[in-house]
Amino acid sequence: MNEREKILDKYSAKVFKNRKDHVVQFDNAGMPKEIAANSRSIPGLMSNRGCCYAGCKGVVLGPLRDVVVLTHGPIGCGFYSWGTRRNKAKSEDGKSYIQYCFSTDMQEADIVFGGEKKLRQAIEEAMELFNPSCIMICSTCPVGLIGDDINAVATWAEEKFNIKCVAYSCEGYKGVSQSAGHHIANNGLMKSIIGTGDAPLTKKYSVNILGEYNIGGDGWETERLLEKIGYEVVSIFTGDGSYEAIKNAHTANLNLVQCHRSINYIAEMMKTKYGIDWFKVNFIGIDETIRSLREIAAYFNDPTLIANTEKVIAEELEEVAEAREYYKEKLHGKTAAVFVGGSRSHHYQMLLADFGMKTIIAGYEFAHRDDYEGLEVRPNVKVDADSRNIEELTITPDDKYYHLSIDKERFDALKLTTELEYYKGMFKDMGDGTIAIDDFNHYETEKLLELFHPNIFYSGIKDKYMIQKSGTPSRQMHSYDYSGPYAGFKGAIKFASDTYMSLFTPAWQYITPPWRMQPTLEGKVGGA
Ligand code: CFM
Ligand code: HCA
Repeated sequence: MNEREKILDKYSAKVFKNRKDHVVQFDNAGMPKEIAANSRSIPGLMSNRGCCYAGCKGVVLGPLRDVVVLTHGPIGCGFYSWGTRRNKAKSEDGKSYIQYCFSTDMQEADIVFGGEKKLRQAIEEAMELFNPSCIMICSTCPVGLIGDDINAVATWAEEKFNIKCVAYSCEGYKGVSQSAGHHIANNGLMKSIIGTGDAPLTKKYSVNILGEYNIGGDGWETERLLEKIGYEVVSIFTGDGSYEAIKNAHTANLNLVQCHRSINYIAEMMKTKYGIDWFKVNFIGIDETIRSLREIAAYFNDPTLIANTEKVIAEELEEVAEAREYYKEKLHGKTAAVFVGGSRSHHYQMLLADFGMKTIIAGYEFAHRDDYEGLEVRPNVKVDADSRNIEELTITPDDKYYHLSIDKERFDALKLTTELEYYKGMFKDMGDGTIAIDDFNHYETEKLLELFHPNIFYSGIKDKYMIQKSGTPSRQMHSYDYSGPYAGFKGAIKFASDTYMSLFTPAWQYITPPWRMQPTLEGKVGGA
C-alpha cells in the first residue's frame, strides 16, 4: 500500500468512492492529470472549509476600509468574520471603519416577522454615526430562508441618503465553500462600483493589485516595491482597499493577480469590459517576487522601467542577503506540509524552496481544478487550425497579451500550442512520493502526520492545535499567527525567522503526545 492507499483505507465504501479522487500521489510515472475539487464536502467529515458568506463578506468585502460592510443576520456571523480576519488598514483620510463590526443582530422575532425593518434601522444608525459614502449589505443563511428583500432596502438607502448601497445575497449555504462568495462579491463590485470614478492617473504606468488582502501587511509591502520602481498603484482588491480607489480601478493599465482563486472573475470581466490585460503574479518568495517584478516590467517593455526594476531588485536583495544565508543554513532540508484555502499553498511552496525546504504534502480547502492542474499560456498563443472555441476563450488576434488559465484537459482538447507554456497550478511543483489532497479533513490530517512526519505543518486555526499536540509545529498561514508581512524580500525573511522560531523552540522537548503515554486499543469486533 502506498501512502495514498493508507489514507483512504479506513473509509467506508461510500466515503472511499468520494474521497479517492481528492487524494493524489505523485510518482515517477509523471504528473497525475486530474484531481476532484470544488465539490460538496461529505457531511460528518471535519472539513476546514468556510461558507459562501465567509468568502463574500469575510474575505473580499470586509477589508474595504471606507465601506460600512453590514452583516444582515445573527451576531455570530458578523462578529466571527470581523474578529478573526486580519483586516489591516490605515485611516489617514479619517474614513476607516475597519475597527467596527456592523451587524443587524437578528433575533428570533426578526426571523419570524421579517428583518427588513431592522436592516433599515441599522442603515439609518450607520448614516447618523458615520455618514459613509458606501454601505454594503451581506446576507447570512436565515435571510435567504425567510426571503428579506435586501436589494429593495439597498435601493431605499441609495435614494434616501444619496449614497452607494450594494446588496450581496451571499447566504452561507450557497455553493460548496467560500468560493461561491468570492464570485458573488466580484460580480457586485464589477456591476456597481468599478468604473464609477474618474480620478486621473498620475503616472505613466499604472496597475491594480487584485487578490491581495493585506494579511500581516503583505499588501503594503507589495505596494512599497511597486511604487519604489515607479508604478502607480490605482487600487488594491481589497486589502486596505477603499471604495474611493476601486471606483477608478478601470483606469489602470494592467491588473496583477496575486490570489487567483478569489478574484479571477474581476480580472476576466475587466479584460472583457475595459480591455485591461491581467496575469498572475506572486510576491510570496524571493525568487517569485523577482520573477513577478521582471514580468511586469517586460509587459510595459520600457527600458527605464526595466532598469529601475533591476535596481530595486538589487537593492532589496542586498538588504536581505545576510539574513537569507543565515536562515537557509538553518532551514535547509526541513520538510513541510502546506494546506491553506485556495491559493497560498502553492505560493508558499516557492517561499519554502527559497530556504531549501521541501514540501512533501500539500493541498487546498476549496480551490478549483485549475489551481492544481492549471496551465498558463502566454504569450503568442497559436491556435491549431482545426481547433475552434476561440471566442469562448476570448482571444482575439489583436490581443497584445494572451492569457488563458485553463486545465490540462481543456488545453489538450483545444490543441493549443504556445511558444511559452507552463503550469501555474500546484501540481507542477510536487515531487515524487508527495501527496496532494483537496478539501482535507481532520482524519486525513492525523493520517498525514503519522505517515509523513513533516517537520512543520502550515495550516489554519481549525487544525493548528491538534497538530501541535501531536508534537509537530504548526503555523497559521491565514493569519500568519499575527506576524507578517511575509510578502516580498523582507517578508520572506520574516517568514523564515518565524519558521525558525517555531521549529527550534525548546517547547517541543516538553511535549509528549497523549498516544505515546496511553496504550492504543486496536481490535476487531467479535474476533472476526
Ligand atoms: Fe485567496 Fe486569501 Fe487564499 Fe482566499 Fe481564504 Fe485568506 Fe486563504 Mo483564509 S482570498 S484563496 S478565501 S489568498 S481567507 S486572504 S488565507 S483561506 S489561501
Ligand atoms: C474563512 C477565513 C479564513 C479562516 C482561517 C482559518 C481566514 O475561511 O472564513 O481557518 O484559520 O483566513 O481568516 O480562511
